[in-house]
Amino acid sequence: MAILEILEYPDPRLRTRAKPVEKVDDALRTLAADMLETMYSAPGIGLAATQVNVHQRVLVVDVSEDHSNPLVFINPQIIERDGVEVMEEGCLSVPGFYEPVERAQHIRVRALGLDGEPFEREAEDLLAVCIQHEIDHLDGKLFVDYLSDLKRQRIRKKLEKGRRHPESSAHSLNSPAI
Ligand code: QAP
Ligand code: CO
Repeated sequence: MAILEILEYPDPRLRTRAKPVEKVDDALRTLAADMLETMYSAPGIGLAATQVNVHQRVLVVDVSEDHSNPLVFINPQIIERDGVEVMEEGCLSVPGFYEPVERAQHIRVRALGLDGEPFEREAEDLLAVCIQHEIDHLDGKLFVDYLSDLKRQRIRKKLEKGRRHPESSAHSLNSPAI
């Protein structure tokens, strides 16, 4: 198991479109386990492979309070969407910023599991929003893309400035150097 480095906006590698997984093998199962460990340690509720600079269509989510419901989706596709919901979103690649985004309230997803077998499941509310947010990452899209140009530029400038002065950024205050 390993904790992977998370790319941060505006890193251009976050704009990569991930390729479908061709074979669900042990290397892919290790990637999924490392992504879950990285997400839990952040802590976060969702992570896409794109965010750890692996450009394959894999995402992990766990919206439980106690890490009791890890879910892995390989080559996920949304096959039904219903309703509209606005939720305040954040992102491990955009640390310290949260803004409301409109998404489908209810979705049906088809994907491969860690056994390589296809499955379908429904999701609503936070889980549905999280899956939609993570599938966006696999397409090179970030939640800030739904905001006004002004808000997105403000966030980009603050993160760029924070990277030049890492000791005072929101992110390093959340995870101080030991
Ligand atoms: C996506 O995001 C999501 O800014 C997952 O400083 C989030 O796990 C979907 C995080 C909210 C729906 C609603 C963000 C951690 C975690 C930060 C995350 C931060 C530390 C974000
Ligand atoms: Co994200």
